[in-house]
Amino acid sequence: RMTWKQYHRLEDIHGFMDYLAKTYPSIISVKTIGKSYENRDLKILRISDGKSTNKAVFIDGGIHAREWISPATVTYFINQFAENFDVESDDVKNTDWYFLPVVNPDGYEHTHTVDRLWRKNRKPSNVARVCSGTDLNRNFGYRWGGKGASSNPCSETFRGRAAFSEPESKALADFITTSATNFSAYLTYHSYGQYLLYPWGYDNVVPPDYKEMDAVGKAMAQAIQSTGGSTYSVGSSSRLLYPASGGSDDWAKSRGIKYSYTIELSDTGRYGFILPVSYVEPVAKENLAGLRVLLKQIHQE
Ligand code: 0X9
Ligand code: ZN
Repeated sequence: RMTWKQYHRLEDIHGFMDYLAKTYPSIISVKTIGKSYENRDLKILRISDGKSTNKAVFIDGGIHAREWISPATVTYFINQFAENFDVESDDVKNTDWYFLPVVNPDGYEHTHTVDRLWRKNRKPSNVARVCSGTDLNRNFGYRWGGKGASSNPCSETFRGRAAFSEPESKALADFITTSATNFSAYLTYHSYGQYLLYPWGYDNVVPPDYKEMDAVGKAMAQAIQSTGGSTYSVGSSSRLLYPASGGSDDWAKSRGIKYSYTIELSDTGRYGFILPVSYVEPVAKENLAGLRVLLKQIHQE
Protein backbone atom coordinates (compact mmCIF):
# COMPACT_ATOMS: atom_id res chain seq x y z
CA ARG A 1 0.00 0.00 0.00
CA MET A 2 1.24 3.46 -0.91
CA THR A 3 1.21 6.22 1.68
CA TRP A 4 2.73 9.68 1.78
CA LYS A 5 3.93 9.13 5.34
CA GLN A 6 7.25 7.69 4.22
CA TYR A 7 9.61 8.04 1.28
CA HIS A 8 9.34 5.01 -0.95
CA ARG A 9 11.85 2.86 -2.74
CA LEU A 10 11.63 2.58 -6.52
CA GLU A 11 10.04 -0.86 -6.35
CA ASP A 12 7.16 0.48 -4.26
CA ILE A 13 6.58 3.39 -6.63
CA HIS A 14 6.53 1.10 -9.66
CA GLY A 15 4.29 -1.35 -7.83
CA PHE A 16 1.88 1.47 -7.05
CA MET A 17 1.77 2.50 -10.71
CA ASP A 18 1.13 -1.07 -11.87
CA TYR A 19 -1.58 -1.47 -9.24
CA LEU A 20 -3.41 1.62 -10.50
CA ALA A 21 -3.21 0.46 -14.11
CA LYS A 22 -4.66 -2.89 -13.09
CA THR A 23 -7.38 -1.34 -10.95
CA TYR A 24 -8.48 1.34 -13.43
CA PRO A 25 -7.69 -0.15 -16.84
CA SER A 26 -10.20 2.06 -18.66
CA ILE A 27 -8.34 5.27 -17.80
CA ILE A 28 -4.84 4.29 -16.62
CA SER A 29 -1.99 2.61 -18.41
CA VAL A 30 1.68 2.12 -17.61
CA LYS A 31 4.46 1.98 -20.13
CA THR A 32 8.20 1.44 -19.87
CA ILE A 33 9.82 4.00 -22.13
CA GLY A 34 13.36 2.76 -21.70
CA LYS A 35 15.91 1.48 -19.23
CA SER A 36 18.36 3.24 -16.97
CA TYR A 37 22.09 2.52 -17.17
CA GLU A 38 21.72 -0.13 -14.44
CA ASN A 39 18.77 -1.60 -16.32
CA ARG A 40 15.92 -0.27 -14.21
CA ASP A 41 12.61 0.59 -15.90
CA LEU A 42 11.75 4.14 -16.82
CA LYS A 43 8.05 3.89 -16.15
CA ILE A 44 5.40 6.31 -17.32
CA LEU A 45 1.81 6.35 -16.10
CA ARG A 46 -0.87 7.79 -18.33
CA ILE A 47 -4.28 8.90 -17.12
CA SER A 48 -6.79 9.61 -19.85
CA ASP A 49 -10.32 8.87 -20.86
CA GLY A 50 -9.15 8.98 -24.46
CA LYS A 51 -11.15 11.94 -25.72
CA SER A 52 -9.52 13.38 -28.82
CA THR A 53 -10.09 16.97 -27.68
CA ASN A 54 -8.03 16.52 -24.50
CA LYS A 55 -5.02 18.67 -23.73
CA ALA A 56 -1.80 16.83 -22.84
CA VAL A 57 0.43 17.51 -19.84
CA PHE A 58 3.77 15.88 -19.04
CA ILE A 59 5.03 15.80 -15.45
CA ASP A 60 8.28 14.31 -14.20
CA GLY A 61 10.19 14.00 -10.98
CA GLY A 62 13.40 12.60 -9.63
CA ILE A 63 15.80 13.92 -12.26
CA HIS A 64 18.09 14.60 -9.30
CA ALA A 65 18.45 11.58 -7.06
CA ARG A 66 18.53 13.23 -3.64
CA GLU A 67 15.46 15.41 -4.15
CA TRP A 68 13.09 12.90 -2.57
CA ILE A 69 10.18 15.29 -2.18
CA SER A 70 9.88 15.33 -5.97
CA PRO A 71 8.84 11.71 -6.68
CA ALA A 72 6.72 11.86 -3.52
CA THR A 73 4.83 14.88 -4.86
CA VAL A 74 4.38 13.42 -8.34
CA THR A 75 3.01 10.15 -6.94
CA TYR A 76 0.64 12.17 -4.74
CA PHE A 77 -0.73 13.86 -7.88
CA ILE A 78 -1.14 10.49 -9.57
CA ASN A 79 -3.02 9.10 -6.59
CA GLN A 80 -5.27 12.13 -6.33
CA PHE A 81 -6.35 11.98 -9.98
CA ALA A 82 -6.59 8.19 -10.15
CA GLU A 83 -8.63 7.62 -7.00
CA ASN A 84 -10.98 10.55 -7.57
CA PHE A 85 -11.17 10.65 -11.35
CA ASP A 86 -14.95 10.25 -11.49
CA VAL A 87 -15.56 13.28 -9.26
CA GLU A 88 -12.69 15.40 -10.59
CA SER A 89 -13.15 18.70 -12.41
CA ASP A 90 -13.63 18.86 -16.18
CA ASP A 91 -10.13 20.32 -16.43
CA VAL A 92 -8.62 17.15 -15.01
CA LYS A 93 -10.86 14.91 -17.09
CA ASN A 94 -10.21 16.78 -20.32
CA THR A 95 -6.50 16.12 -19.95
CA ASP A 96 -4.15 13.35 -21.05
CA TRP A 97 -1.76 13.08 -18.12
CA TYR A 98 1.70 11.61 -18.46
CA PHE A 99 3.70 11.05 -15.28
CA LEU A 100 7.32 9.90 -15.01
CA PRO A 101 7.88 10.04 -11.23
CA VAL A 102 11.51 8.84 -11.22
CA VAL A 103 13.59 9.93 -14.21
CA ASN A 104 16.80 8.82 -12.49
CA PRO A 105 16.04 5.46 -10.86
CA ASP A 106 19.68 4.39 -10.43
CA GLY A 107 20.55 7.58 -8.62
CA TYR A 108 17.39 7.39 -6.55
CA GLU A 109 18.18 3.87 -5.32
CA HIS A 110 21.79 4.92 -4.70
CA THR A 111 20.53 7.65 -2.32
CA HIS A 112 18.58 5.00 -0.43
CA THR A 113 21.42 2.52 -0.14
CA VAL A 114 24.81 4.25 -0.36
CA ASP A 115 24.90 8.04 -0.46
CA ARG A 116 21.85 10.07 0.59
CA LEU A 117 23.13 13.20 -1.15
CA TRP A 118 23.88 11.73 -4.60
CA ARG A 119 22.57 13.98 -7.41
CA LYS A 120 23.55 12.55 -10.81
CA ASN A 121 22.79 9.30 -12.58
CA ARG A 122 25.14 6.34 -12.13
CA LYS A 123 26.72 5.77 -15.52
CA PRO A 124 30.51 5.77 -15.34
CA SER A 125 31.92 8.52 -17.49
CA ASN A 126 35.05 6.74 -18.69
CA VAL A 127 36.72 3.36 -18.66
CA ALA A 128 38.79 4.27 -15.62
CA ARG A 129 35.55 4.89 -13.71
CA VAL A 130 37.24 7.56 -11.66
CA CYS A 131 34.04 9.50 -11.29
CA SER A 132 30.53 8.30 -11.99
CA GLY A 133 27.42 10.06 -13.04
CA THR A 134 26.10 12.74 -15.33
CA ASP A 135 23.82 15.53 -14.20
CA LEU A 136 20.76 14.65 -16.26
CA ASN A 137 19.61 18.25 -16.02
CA ARG A 138 22.69 19.32 -17.97
CA ASN A 139 22.41 16.59 -20.59
CA PHE A 140 19.41 17.70 -22.66
CA GLY A 141 20.02 18.74 -26.23
CA TYR A 142 19.12 22.40 -26.33
CA ARG A 143 22.12 24.71 -25.95
CA TRP A 144 23.94 21.73 -24.48
CA GLY A 145 27.44 22.50 -23.15
CA GLY A 146 26.94 26.17 -22.38
CA LYS A 147 27.01 28.01 -19.08
CA GLY A 148 26.70 26.24 -15.71
CA ALA A 149 27.39 22.79 -17.09
CA SER A 150 30.75 21.21 -16.37
CA SER A 151 32.90 19.16 -18.73
CA ASN A 152 34.57 17.54 -15.70
CA PRO A 153 33.15 14.07 -14.97
CA CYS A 154 33.88 14.57 -11.28
CA SER A 155 31.70 17.69 -11.07
CA GLU A 156 28.20 17.58 -9.60
CA THR A 157 27.00 19.35 -12.75
CA PHE A 158 28.82 17.17 -15.30
CA ARG A 159 27.01 17.62 -18.61
CA GLY A 160 27.91 14.22 -20.08
CA ARG A 161 30.07 13.41 -23.08
CA ALA A 162 27.44 14.66 -25.53
CA ALA A 163 23.85 15.86 -25.56
CA PHE A 164 21.57 12.94 -24.68
CA SER A 165 24.54 10.69 -23.92
CA GLU A 166 22.54 9.27 -21.00
CA PRO A 167 19.81 6.64 -21.42
CA GLU A 168 17.49 8.40 -18.96
CA SER A 169 17.44 11.86 -20.59
CA LYS A 170 17.36 10.28 -24.05
CA ALA A 171 14.37 8.08 -23.23
CA LEU A 172 12.43 11.03 -21.84
CA ALA A 173 13.15 13.21 -24.86
CA ASP A 174 12.48 10.39 -27.33
CA PHE A 175 9.14 9.71 -25.69
CA ILE A 176 8.04 13.32 -25.93
CA THR A 177 9.33 13.62 -29.51
CA THR A 178 7.95 10.40 -30.92
CA SER A 179 4.67 10.09 -29.01
CA ALA A 180 3.04 12.49 -31.51
CA THR A 181 1.28 14.05 -28.55
CA ASN A 182 0.97 17.80 -28.61
CA PHE A 183 1.91 18.70 -25.04
CA SER A 184 0.57 21.96 -23.64
CA ALA A 185 2.72 21.84 -20.52
CA TYR A 186 5.90 20.27 -19.21
CA LEU A 187 6.46 20.34 -15.46
CA THR A 188 9.59 19.00 -13.81
CA TYR A 189 9.69 18.82 -10.02
CA HIS A 190 12.93 19.40 -8.12
CA SER A 191 14.00 20.65 -4.71
CA TYR A 192 14.72 22.82 -2.92
CA GLY A 193 14.15 26.57 -2.60
CA GLN A 194 10.46 27.18 -3.41
CA TYR A 195 10.74 28.57 -6.92
CA LEU A 196 8.55 28.44 -10.00
CA LEU A 197 11.08 28.75 -12.81
CA TYR A 198 10.53 29.19 -16.52
CA PRO A 199 13.06 29.28 -19.42
CA TRP A 200 15.53 30.16 -20.36
CA GLY A 201 17.92 28.48 -18.04
CA TYR A 202 20.90 28.47 -20.35
CA ASP A 203 21.47 32.22 -20.12
CA ASN A 204 19.88 35.37 -18.85
CA VAL A 205 17.43 35.82 -21.70
CA VAL A 206 13.72 35.03 -21.94
CA PRO A 207 11.49 33.60 -24.69
CA PRO A 208 9.11 35.94 -26.57
CA ASP A 209 6.10 34.66 -24.61
CA TYR A 210 7.70 34.82 -21.17
CA LYS A 211 5.04 37.23 -19.88
CA GLU A 212 2.41 34.53 -20.17
CA MET A 213 4.62 32.04 -18.31
CA ASP A 214 5.31 34.67 -15.71
CA ALA A 215 1.63 35.53 -15.20
CA VAL A 216 0.57 31.89 -14.93
CA GLY A 217 3.51 31.18 -12.61
CA LYS A 218 2.46 34.01 -10.33
CA ALA A 219 -1.13 32.75 -10.27
CA MET A 220 0.18 29.29 -9.37
CA ALA A 221 2.32 30.75 -6.59
CA GLN A 222 -0.72 32.59 -5.27
CA ALA A 223 -2.73 29.36 -5.17
CA ILE A 224 0.10 27.54 -3.42
CA GLN A 225 0.35 30.26 -0.80
CA SER A 226 -3.36 30.46 -0.08
CA THR A 227 -3.63 26.66 0.13
CA GLY A 228 -0.65 25.77 2.28
CA GLY A 229 1.05 29.02 3.20
CA SER A 230 4.36 28.49 1.40
CA THR A 231 5.90 31.35 -0.56
CA TYR A 232 7.21 30.56 -4.06
CA SER A 233 9.27 33.02 -6.07
CA VAL A 234 8.53 33.22 -9.80
CA GLY A 235 10.94 34.09 -12.60
CA SER A 236 13.25 32.84 -15.29
CA SER A 237 15.65 30.28 -13.88
CA SER A 238 18.80 31.96 -15.20
CA ARG A 239 17.83 35.17 -13.47
CA LEU A 240 16.35 33.81 -10.24
CA LEU A 241 18.89 31.01 -9.74
CA TYR A 242 21.88 30.89 -12.10
CA PRO A 243 22.51 30.16 -15.77
CA ALA A 244 22.64 26.39 -16.38
CA SER A 245 22.43 24.87 -19.84
CA GLY A 246 21.14 21.49 -20.92
CA GLY A 247 18.08 21.48 -18.64
CA SER A 248 14.96 19.50 -19.45
CA ASP A 249 12.77 22.60 -19.16
CA ASP A 250 14.74 24.49 -21.83
CA TRP A 251 14.60 21.49 -24.11
CA ALA A 252 10.82 21.11 -23.67
CA LYS A 253 10.34 24.81 -24.39
CA SER A 254 12.53 24.56 -27.48
CA ARG A 255 10.26 21.76 -28.71
CA GLY A 256 7.31 24.15 -28.63
CA ILE A 257 5.76 23.15 -25.30
CA LYS A 258 4.40 26.49 -24.23
CA TYR A 259 4.18 26.15 -20.45
CA SER A 260 7.48 24.68 -19.33
CA TYR A 261 8.36 24.99 -15.66
CA THR A 262 10.92 23.73 -13.21
CA ILE A 263 9.36 23.73 -9.77
CA GLU A 264 11.74 23.76 -6.83
CA LEU A 265 9.71 22.36 -3.96
CA SER A 266 10.21 22.90 -0.22
CA ASP A 267 11.88 23.92 1.83
CA THR A 268 13.98 27.10 1.68
CA GLY A 269 17.00 25.58 3.36
CA ARG A 270 16.31 24.55 6.93
CA TYR A 271 16.26 20.86 5.98
CA GLY A 272 17.06 21.20 2.29
CA PHE A 273 17.18 17.83 0.53
CA ILE A 274 16.66 15.95 3.81
CA LEU A 275 13.10 17.14 4.14
CA PRO A 276 11.23 15.36 6.96
CA VAL A 277 8.48 13.12 5.69
CA SER A 278 5.86 15.11 7.60
CA TYR A 279 6.30 17.79 4.91
CA VAL A 280 5.28 15.53 2.04
CA GLU A 281 1.51 15.84 2.29
CA PRO A 282 1.39 19.62 2.87
CA VAL A 283 3.92 20.28 0.08
CA ALA A 284 2.15 17.99 -2.38
CA LYS A 285 -1.28 19.36 -1.49
CA GLU A 286 -0.40 23.01 -1.98
CA ASN A 287 1.37 22.15 -5.24
CA LEU A 288 -1.70 20.33 -6.47
CA ALA A 289 -3.53 23.63 -6.05
CA GLY A 290 -0.81 25.30 -8.12
CA LEU A 291 -1.09 22.64 -10.80
CA ARG A 292 -4.85 23.16 -11.06
CA VAL A 293 -4.29 26.85 -11.83
CA LEU A 294 -2.02 25.97 -14.74
CA LEU A 295 -4.55 23.41 -15.92
CA LYS A 296 -7.31 25.98 -15.97
CA GLN A 297 -5.15 28.26 -18.10
CA ILE A 298 -4.36 25.50 -20.59
CA HIS A 299 -8.02 24.72 -20.99
CA GLN A 300 -8.84 28.34 -21.69
CA GLU A 301 -6.48 28.44 -24.66
O1 0X9 B 1 20.35 23.29 -11.29
C1 0X9 B 1 19.35 22.63 -11.59
O2 0X9 B 1 19.39 21.68 -12.36
C2 0X9 B 1 18.00 23.01 -10.96
N1 0X9 B 1 18.16 23.29 -9.55
S1 0X9 B 1 18.50 22.04 -8.51
O3 0X9 B 1 18.80 22.62 -7.20
N2 0X9 B 1 17.21 21.13 -8.33
O4 0X9 B 1 19.58 21.27 -9.04
C3 0X9 B 1 17.45 24.21 -11.66
C4 0X9 B 1 17.24 24.04 -13.13
C5 0X9 B 1 16.62 25.24 -13.79
N3 0X9 B 1 16.51 25.08 -15.23
C6 0X9 B 1 17.56 25.29 -16.08
N4 0X9 B 1 18.68 25.81 -15.68
N5 0X9 B 1 17.37 24.97 -17.34
ZN1 ZN C 1 17.12 19.24 -9.00
